[in-house]
Amino acid sequence: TPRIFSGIQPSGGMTLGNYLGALKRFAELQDRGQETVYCVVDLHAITVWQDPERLTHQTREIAAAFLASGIDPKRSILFNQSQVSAHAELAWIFNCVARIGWMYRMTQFKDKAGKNAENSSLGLLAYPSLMAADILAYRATHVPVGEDQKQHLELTRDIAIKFNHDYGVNFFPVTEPLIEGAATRVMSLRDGTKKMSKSDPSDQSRINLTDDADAIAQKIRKAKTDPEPLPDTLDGLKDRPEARNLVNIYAGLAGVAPEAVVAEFAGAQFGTFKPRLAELAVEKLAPITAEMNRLMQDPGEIDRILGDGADRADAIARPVLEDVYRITGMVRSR
Ligand code: AQP
Repeated sequence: TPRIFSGIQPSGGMTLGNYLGALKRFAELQDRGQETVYCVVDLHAITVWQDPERLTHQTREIAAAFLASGIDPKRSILFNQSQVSAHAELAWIFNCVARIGWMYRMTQFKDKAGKNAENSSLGLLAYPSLMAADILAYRATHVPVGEDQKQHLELTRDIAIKFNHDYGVNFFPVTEPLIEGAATRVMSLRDGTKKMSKSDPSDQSRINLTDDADAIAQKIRKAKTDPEPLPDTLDGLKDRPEARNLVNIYAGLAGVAPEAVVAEFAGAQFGTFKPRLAELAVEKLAPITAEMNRLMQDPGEIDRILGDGADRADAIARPVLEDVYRITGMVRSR
């Protein structure tokens, strides 16, 4: 039976990219009645330095964003990664299955390590191995993610295939990515060739789920564009990454195809389009922001939800890990 797993790092506040590329889709999959397991991946976050107090706060805030986006902790399993030790344990096994060369080829590693790769954490290099463990500890069949995670998911498949092959078993499923919708790659508001990211130094580059209506409107007004009006077909946006990005964001928020957006706004100037986009963004995001703020008033309740989710996650992952230990020949005598 299909089982869906996905995670989000508490490495900063949530962006519109995380919302459209991940959270919104997570809720849709849950509402379709799928078995859904969602995780705040705190162990992943510390692959780059995180201030401990901030990490705690951000973990709760991301959990609040899941809940505010429609994740129901009764229908989905929602927890934070470090509370289910099977993730770290399985990651070790996968560190011994995966090859170092596979890790060096990851574009996210190259981007984040920059010129000084020798000085980045070993965890940053091994990140995809922990991600494979997150997914395969649940023997998840489908993983909804944004476009940027495609390469890591291919590596998860490679690890599953190599594990099955090395041990002569058919144990792990070969996971399918679910990359769908108009906004699988939301770009920076300042540079249409860079993805919108919570760790971009410029706050103007992104819309945060904690931004108020004025901040959202101001960021969209200032977003980089070109002087041309909107074309009447998507083809006309080919070499206009910033314009294309705003159209995709509109489509993602409105839940329509980008084709429908250009059809509606054909010939419009950005002076007309941007205020409409800002209005739509505020309409869709303000209720989420308000609900996040309400939930953050009671951190104890968020922690309780995460703890309950962790118990239910552990009940699935622990037996999978025990099978893995047996397959690999570890003595289990207690
Ligand atoms: N710009 C984006 N457009 C669409 N989807 C996106 N995602 C992230 N950015 C975009 C999706 O959000 C999920 C969670 O991502 P993550 O927090 O685990 O890591 P990330 O992809 O590295 O996100 P950020 O915001 O760029 O964080 P930092 O700056 O810390 O690296 C994933 O499904 C991702 O595809």
